[in-house]
Amino acid sequence: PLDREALLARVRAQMHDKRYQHTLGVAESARQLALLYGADPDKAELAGFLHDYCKCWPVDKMFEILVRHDMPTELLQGDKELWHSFAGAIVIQSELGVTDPEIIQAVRYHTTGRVGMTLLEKVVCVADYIEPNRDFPGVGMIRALAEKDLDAALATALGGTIQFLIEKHKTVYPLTLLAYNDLVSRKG
Ligand code: DGI
Ligand code: FE
Ligand code: FE
Ligand code: FE
Repeated sequence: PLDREALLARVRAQMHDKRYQHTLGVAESARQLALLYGADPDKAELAGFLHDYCKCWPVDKMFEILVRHDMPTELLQGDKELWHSFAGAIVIQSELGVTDPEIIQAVRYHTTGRVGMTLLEKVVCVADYIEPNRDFPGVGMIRALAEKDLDAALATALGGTIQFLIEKHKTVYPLTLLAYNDLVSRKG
């Protein structure tokens, strides 16, 4: 496996500077959320650092990887915005030697969410929404919620994304809706 310096350099080389600043922000926010909610802060930081590894890759490169790994048609025909998380989960194994399944899953589901998300998956997904460089309508409320109720923060964040997609007449990936329902119905 790569040492910390080499890993930083490898991630940095995959993306433009603004995306790298976001990456550092997610790593830091994920560490803080992990400390707050009792997840492993080192794993959270690393998963946050790796989560957008493929975000700036050409779509055909991601597509090829996803096809080679037999990803579902639903994903291949879905919004290309979803590809970087599923491709990232594959590539951090092959290119960086990451083997920790918790970290791999946190990268895989950071965009869509899923039913029955682990604490680490929730931490990374919420960190992606609230890291300090983020500025979208409603981010302040999600940041405040994230300090007291991680599930509520995640449900609000995913709900906002679903609303945004509907307003733009974009498809909503089924897993995102299922993840949203799961978080809301668990609360009772
Ligand atoms: O990679 P980031 O920009 O940091 O954030 P992300 O991985 O959460 O990607 C969010 C983008 O994905 C956002 O523009 C919305 C888009 N997207 C498209 N379809 C879906 C979707 N996001 C979710 N959660 N579910 C979808 O079905
Ligand atoms: Fe992402
Ligand atoms: Fe980019
Ligand atoms: Fe991100």
